[in-house]
Amino acid sequence: MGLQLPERTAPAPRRGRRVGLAVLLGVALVVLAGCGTDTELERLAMPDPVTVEGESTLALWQGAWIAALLTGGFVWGLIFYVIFRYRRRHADEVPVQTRYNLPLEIFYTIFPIIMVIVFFDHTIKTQNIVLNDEDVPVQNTVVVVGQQWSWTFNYPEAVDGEDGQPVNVFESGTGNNIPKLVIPVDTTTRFELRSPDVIHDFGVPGFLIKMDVMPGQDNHFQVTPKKTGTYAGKCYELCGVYHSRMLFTVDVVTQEEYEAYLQGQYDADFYSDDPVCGGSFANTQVGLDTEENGEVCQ
Ligand SMILES: [Cu+2]
Repeated sequence: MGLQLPERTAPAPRRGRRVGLAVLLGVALVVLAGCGTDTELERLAMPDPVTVEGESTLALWQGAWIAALLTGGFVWGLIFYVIFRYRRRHADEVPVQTRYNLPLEIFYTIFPIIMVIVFFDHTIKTQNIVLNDEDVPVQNTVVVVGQQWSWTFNYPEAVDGEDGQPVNVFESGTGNNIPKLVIPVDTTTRFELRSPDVIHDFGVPGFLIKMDVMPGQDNHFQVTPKKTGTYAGKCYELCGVYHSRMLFTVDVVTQEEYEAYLQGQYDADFYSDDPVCGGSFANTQVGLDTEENGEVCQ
């Protein structure tokens, strides 16, 4: 004689509904949070974009999270609904045995492919905005050199030298001296990235962009800062023993302050005809030829 289990009825769908509601509420919160850009919650943990280009990156980040969470919410909702709605109610009960469901299988094959295509499309569009250097007039150029293990920032043809010819001014850091990059606000500055030794990666969290600095490959991108301030930057590519010392600060200043800074570097004798390819430290690395480095940097 089998044990007769009491029949359980009402609470199950209600609990399922409650879980579904909680999932929905969570997703709705994130969607609502993703609508603004003022707080860290609204930016979904992204830094506040300092540049015009960074706004597009942030929009892509928020959009991708909202799309992913809507999909996640839908899937979680279905999972929990099925767990509660179709759970076993009797010891001797055999659930409905479904071997396949063609429309459903077609749906969950096609839909992720469509999602990937949409994500890819938005990524390419954002990339074209962020890296667009054809329609955006570049007003200022900085040659950024990543060297083991610091940075050199060159400002080509920044000030007029004694003979009236424009000269390059620079600031070169070392492991013990964190260098400062200075750029003007509301101006499009292009960073020309050069490396005399190994692959580094130039990035500023506030700009929402980073890019590899590779020997033999001339990478570049540009930013248009929209507010003044001091921001932190660093190397994002493990480049050797003292990689962690490759820090720098970025000062976004007014045009007048920028010109005063360039003149100050010239007055302090930090100038040369051509961009400097790293500090003296870089040229003493084993296997590096100074003359060859010069060519890499042009
Ligand atoms: Cu590095």
